[in-house]
Amino acid sequence: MSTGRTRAVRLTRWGGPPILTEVARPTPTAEEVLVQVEAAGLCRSDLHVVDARPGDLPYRIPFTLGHEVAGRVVERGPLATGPAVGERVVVYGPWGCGRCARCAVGAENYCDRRAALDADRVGTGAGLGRDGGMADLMLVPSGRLLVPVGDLAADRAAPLSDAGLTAYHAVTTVRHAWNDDVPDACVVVLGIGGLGHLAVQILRATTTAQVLAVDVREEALVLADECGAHFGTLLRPDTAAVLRERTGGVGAVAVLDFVGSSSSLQPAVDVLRPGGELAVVGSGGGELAVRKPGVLPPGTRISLPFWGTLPELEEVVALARKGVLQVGVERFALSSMPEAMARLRTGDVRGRAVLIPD
Ligand code: FEH
Ligand code: ZN
Ligand code: ZN
Repeated sequence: MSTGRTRAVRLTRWGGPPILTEVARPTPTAEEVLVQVEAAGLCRSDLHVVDARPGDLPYRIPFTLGHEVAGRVVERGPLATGPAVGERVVVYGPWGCGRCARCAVGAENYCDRRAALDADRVGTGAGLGRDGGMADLMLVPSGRLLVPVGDLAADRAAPLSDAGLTAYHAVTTVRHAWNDDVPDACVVVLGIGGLGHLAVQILRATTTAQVLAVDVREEALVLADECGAHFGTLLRPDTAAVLRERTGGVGAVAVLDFVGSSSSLQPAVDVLRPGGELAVVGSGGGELAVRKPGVLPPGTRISLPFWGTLPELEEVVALARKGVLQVGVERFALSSMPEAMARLRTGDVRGRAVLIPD
């Protein structure tokens, strides 16, 4: 790589294909930090961005894609803090204002100024309206957004910053629905894909709940079993009854829906215990009628968790460094980005697709 030029996957027009092209090498100023990218994960949200039409998203083009990034610090601005040059890191992807009450505690995913930032079209974060890490180099606004990963392999570390963090935040969001001295508390995980398979592992690693997995594919139930699920069943018209029986008739204390479609939300509410928790993580566009009286069990709490917090990313990395979290990945060279995107679009990727600068 010449000193003055480097490569990046750029979105240059709405509805157009992402292009791997040459860009000027970024130079960090003030508190910015330059990271040499070692791995950048692909996410279905990247497809939503690529497919967006003018005005759909509060972003300005062009920008570099990639919001699930691991690499090594190679240069820091004069006011930079955090990991030193040479440290290997993952990048916390939701970039808020950095000053409000939520950002002050690392919950930039729920920045209080999000509406104002969107109105100014400054973007949601790395690779989401701001230059991300599908590139050789990535400029990060501040060292506060970097979490050291030690000797974790980059292709396993990158997915922790989005898939892993989102799954972990979803578990944390519902975690108060039971405590560990409640025997046989059951938690249902709907959708055992890039996020769901990690949620199964996180539940097994951090709680004593019985984990019940649901998916439409047999191979996903095999993966759920490998990740430690106590029970798995295919999504069918009687799935709620099958799950309820497995709970001994009392229902689930919590359901994590990583699909979020009407066909997943219905069994989700049908299997919930009174006072249970439903976290809708998947963006499947399904709808639920929230009405009293209505179909929801009394005391139901519904959340729409988004990504996760910086402290939670540190916890996810710690789990992975202990060997407790195993991320399934499929590696692609950065130059093979079009193939990786196509395979993601057709659902033909086992685990998480990760781009490696070649
Ligand atoms: C990012 C931006 C907007 C919606 C959803 C997402 C997720 O991929 C973040 O995990
Ligand atoms: Zn994502
Ligand atoms: Zn903020």
